[in-house]
Amino acid sequence: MERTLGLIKPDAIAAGHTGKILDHILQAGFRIVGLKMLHLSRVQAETFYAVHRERPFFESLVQFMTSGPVIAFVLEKPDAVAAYRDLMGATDPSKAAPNTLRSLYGQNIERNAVHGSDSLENARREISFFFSEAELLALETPAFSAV
Ligand code: 3AN
Repeated sequence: MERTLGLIKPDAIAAGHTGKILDHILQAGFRIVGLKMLHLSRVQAETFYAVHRERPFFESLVQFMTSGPVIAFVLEKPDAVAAYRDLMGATDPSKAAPNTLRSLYGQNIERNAVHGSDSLENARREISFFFSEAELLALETPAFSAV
């Protein structure tokens, strides 16, 4: 069993896509083991995306990610990191496969509706960035599996 960190970004929340995105994730067989809404501060967004600090889009990305609330969640499934990356689709929604979250709900390469950890190591870092142990369900708890 594996866990990964996902975000619904401010563009998708503002467009009213939250319920459809969470339903899509549940229908794909992921178990949601933690969930919260929060408005990132500039420092939090800069820290979360620190790996992109030197990229030309960094400032714009931080502004976008602090422009409204995000929803953070932890997903559990065998091979969750890769499975959720597949469900999201390519970073650029115009290149994302049909029926992926980004092809359905993303606007452009920056405002692309959702985030997902890109490796098990980053999943661990990103989960602990948003959640304490006490905020996550125990492994394999049946609650929420059909919510
Ligand atoms: P992914 O989210 O698919 O792992 P990353 O890690 O390369 O993609 O990029 C992190 C975030 O930075 C993306 N989700 C997107 O919002 C933004 N981003 C990536 N590439 C660009 C770009 N060329 N122009 C603007 N924003 C970008």
